[in-house]
This record gives sequence, structure tokens and C-alpha cells, in this order.
Amino acid sequence: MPPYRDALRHLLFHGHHNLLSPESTLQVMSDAIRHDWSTEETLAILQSPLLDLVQRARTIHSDHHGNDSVQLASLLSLKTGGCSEDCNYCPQSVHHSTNVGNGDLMAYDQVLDTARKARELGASRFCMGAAWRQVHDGEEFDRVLNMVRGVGALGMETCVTLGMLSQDQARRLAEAGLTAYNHNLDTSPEYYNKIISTRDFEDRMETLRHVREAGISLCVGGIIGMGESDRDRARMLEILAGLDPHPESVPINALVAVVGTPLENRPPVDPLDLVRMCATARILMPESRVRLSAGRHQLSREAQVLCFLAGANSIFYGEKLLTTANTECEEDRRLLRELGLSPLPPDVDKPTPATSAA
Ligand code: SAM
Ligand code: DTB
Ligand code: SF4
Repeated sequence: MPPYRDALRHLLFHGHHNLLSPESTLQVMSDAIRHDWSTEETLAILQSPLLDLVQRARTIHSDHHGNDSVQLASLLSLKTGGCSEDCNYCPQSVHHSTNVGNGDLMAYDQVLDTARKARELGASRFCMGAAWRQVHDGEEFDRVLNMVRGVGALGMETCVTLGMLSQDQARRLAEAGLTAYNHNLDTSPEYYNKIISTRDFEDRMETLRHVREAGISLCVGGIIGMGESDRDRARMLEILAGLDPHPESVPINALVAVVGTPLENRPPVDPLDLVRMCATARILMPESRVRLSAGRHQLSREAQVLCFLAGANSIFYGEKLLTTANTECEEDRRLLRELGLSPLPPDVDKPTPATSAA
């Protein structure tokens, strides 16, 4: 947080004279980093008039980030399909008949080649996903650890999403130099069992604790467009903002309704609902990177601009997400140029562990 805000707060609350009106005092207070947002407060923000909401989010965004950088994160599916979980949105679950098969874990060299290409195109973070319910110790996990080392040695930030993790597995990922772990809450605790029956919300929270204890950055967010209410959306954001410290990255996904999944017929998300989610996440978690994630492909340039205006400052960059399409890199670069936004360089100040092909 910029030091002048602390000074201002000090002046307001500890000075002999309160220099500002009660409304502006409240405004400054509302910008403080908080972990105690209530459902009603969050819902009121989420449902506030759109222009007020975007303006408030934009002010907080400028104060905490300046206006000019967007993190470009590339995604690669290391192990696609065949997952034993029954997440209703996911084309990779064995419980649904989609056209996603059951692949093997990718080879180290192929992963490194893909990461190098992503880096050349301008990505600073490389995210690797596996369609696993949880990590199992053994040869495959060892190979993933090696991939983390290898991608880190390219000077990129590394992120993996591998399902549930034990404390020890999180520690080993940290040792390999992992920057961030992605593990989404996906929806509210109240709506959770309408979407997934093979695990519960508390399982998710436990993995998040293990990641934090290992000193790895947290990437945690969710999905809209699965039939949840505004209250469910607010509850999810409230719980994310209740994490202390806030997650460093908050991916906001719009459901990609894949044929063969139970959610295949969900109507498309209203793009302005995504703007509302980005803005509310920005207001609740001023310092986090809010990532405009799945579903961006279906958004107009104008809707994306509104999301950036509302505080989104990260995107998935590359022609593919895990199994579905994403916006073309060239198109993204053109949009960012037009907006005056530049790609964020990688933040890799940790010494990178030595690498070897497995
Ligand atoms: N298996 C791991 C897990 O679930 O934690 C990691 C991979 S999983 C595919 C990562 C995230 O992708 C999910 O938590 C969900 O938020 C998002 N996701 C998956 N399918 C999606 C879809 N069809 N639309 C939007 N987001 C999706
Ligand atoms: C996240 O929040 N979104 C990404 C990433 N984390 C791993 C995944 C989106 C997947 C969209 C559907 C697919 O391509 O399979
Ligand atoms: Fe498996 Fe993850 Fe897909 Fe759920 S979201 S079915 S855990 S790959």
C-alpha cells in the first residue's frame, strides 16, 4: 500500500482535528485491507449501480497498482482427462461423457518447449494443470516437481493446479521453487454440493492452508454462470477476502459450458456480471491480482475493457486454456497496446533450483 495512505489514515484517526467529512473518512476506511467483509456488505457492493461500482473499484485499483500492468499467464494441461471427481462444470471428469479422453502425463521436454514458446510470446507465468483429485507421492509427482524446477529455470513464475495436497507435498513443491498453487473454491459453501459431490468445501480450505504453510503464493478464485445466486457469488468473494493474507491471485472464471457436462445447457454469463465480479474482488482484495480467466474468449473487446477498468489485471494468455479455446495472443497484444497496458515482468527473486530432465 502506498505510504501516503497510511499517513493520511494516521492524520484522520490520530490527528487533533478531523480534516475530512464523515463520508470521505468512510471512503478511506473502505479502502483499508480487511478480512472481515460480511455477506450483506459484499452483496451490497456486488449489486450496487454499475457505474458507482466500477468507479470505486477503479480508484482502489489505481491507488494500489497504478494502472499500467497486466500479468500474462499461460496455461498447459500436463495430464488431461480421466479425473475421478464429478465437478459438474468440468469436461475432464470420468463422470461425464465429453470428447476429452484420458491422457498420460506429458513429457518433460514437451512441457519445457511449450513454456519457452509462451515466454517468447510474452508470458511471465506458466501454469500447469493436472486432472487429478489429489496428488499421489511417486514417480508422476516427482516428474511434476522436475517440471516446476525446469520452468522456473527459464525465469518464469511457476504455478500448478494438481488437486488436493498434503502438507508434505506442499513443502516439496515449495522446495522445487514453485511460485503459486491454484486451487479454486469455485462457488459458495452453500452451493458447493450442487456442483461437486465427491469432495466438500472444507477439503478445499485444508489444501489452501497447506499451500500457505509451505510459503507458496495462493491462486484461488471461482466460476460464475453455474446457476448460483448473487448471494452465492458474494459468499465466495467474502470467504476469499477472509483469507489472511488475501490470495495473491484471484481467478474469476465464467463457465465454459462444455457439451457432455451436466452444465452444458447453462445460458451464457452476462458479461456485465463478470465486470461486477472483477470490481467486487478488487474492492475486497485491493492488492491481489484479479485474473479475468475462462470465458474471456466469448467476451467482446468492450466487455474486456470494462473488466480491466474494474480492476482485472491478469489474463490467461495463449490460444488454449486446459481443454477449451482462449483468445488469440495477437488479439490480446493488440488490445493491451490500445489500452496502454504492458505485460508484467516475472517476479522471480528466489534463487532458481537446478534443473534436470527426468
Ligand atoms: N483438478 C484440479 C482441481 O480441480 O483443483 C486442477 C484442475 S481444474 C480443471 C482447475 C479449475 O479450472 C477448476 O477449479 C475450475 O475453477 C476451472 N474450470 C474447470 N472447468 C471449467 C469450465 N468448464 N469453465 C470454467 N472454469 C472451469
Ligand atoms: C482457473 O481458475 N482457470 C483455469 C486454471 N485456473 C487452471 C482453468 C480454466 C479451464 C477452463 C475449461 C478448460 O479449458 O478445460
Ligand atoms: Fe477433476 Fe479438477 Fe476437473 Fe474437478 S475440476 S473433475 S478435480 S480436473
